[in-house]
Amino acid sequence: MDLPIIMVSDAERAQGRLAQESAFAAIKGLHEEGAVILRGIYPTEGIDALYQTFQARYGNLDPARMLAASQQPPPNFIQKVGEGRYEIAPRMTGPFGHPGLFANAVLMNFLWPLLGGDIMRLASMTVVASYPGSAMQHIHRDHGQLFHEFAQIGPALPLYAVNVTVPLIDVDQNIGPTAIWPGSHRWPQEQESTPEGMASVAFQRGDAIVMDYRTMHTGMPNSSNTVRPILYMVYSREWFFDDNNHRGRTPMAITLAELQAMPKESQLLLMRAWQQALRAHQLATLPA
Ligand SMILES: O=C(O)CCC(=O)C(=O)O
Repeated sequence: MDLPIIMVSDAERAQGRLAQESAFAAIKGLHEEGAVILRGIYPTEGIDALYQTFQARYGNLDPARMLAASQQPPPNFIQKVGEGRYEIAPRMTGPFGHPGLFANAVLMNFLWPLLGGDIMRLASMTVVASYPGSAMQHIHRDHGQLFHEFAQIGPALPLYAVNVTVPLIDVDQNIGPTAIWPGSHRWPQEQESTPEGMASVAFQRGDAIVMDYRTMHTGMPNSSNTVRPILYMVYSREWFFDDNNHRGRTPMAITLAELQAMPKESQLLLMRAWQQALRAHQLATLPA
């Protein structure tokens, strides 16, 4: 199976928004398939700078050191999310703190109308790194259907959050992209995925893979010799926060001073995750 791919042109990047026809196709893809790839939304030089920073910060963590780092008590910036697979909250400095990344104009103009306008929030910003030899991850949704006790309601609801994946390197089938089950955002909570329904599409630097938060997916095995980092940014409606995934976890690594140095619109976008990070820290350091 395939996923819809929308090519983002230089002109669209310069204007900071998709042309109407592309925007419609992207909305249709997200609505019907639960995922769409915006190809070329980021300049590759910017992605390469992110990768270099990732390498400089984490490149020396071999699998044993990474595992040990993930086993430190909370609040921990590194979580194990599968065999040989780790989710890291990178400090939002250097290229990771650039508003052109998390507040990319084309992305914001695409997501705002779908997630409630400029009160939309960035709920978390992490990197998922799969190590060479990592196994296939468990198949999951990032969050279940809302009101799942009423079977008809959740699948019929519009978007409440999306996960935006930005690969820091080109990810072929050997390195292992995130595989997705198109249409599964509309499945009842209990419906199982089958191997035939899976779309495993190679990712390219410059891509943003926008996925409905309900869509079933999994990290594919990494059969290469390269660590595969992909950036994960979760954007949500103002009222939604994913407490399930973030209990005791830091969704974003930024200090108050760094937040205050951001442009005003970015501060509003990041405020929720910053509060959540503070809460995770607070809870972890409460006396017994
Ligand atoms: O590693 C991947 O490709 C997917 C990771 C993922 O879905 C997760 O950790 O929730």
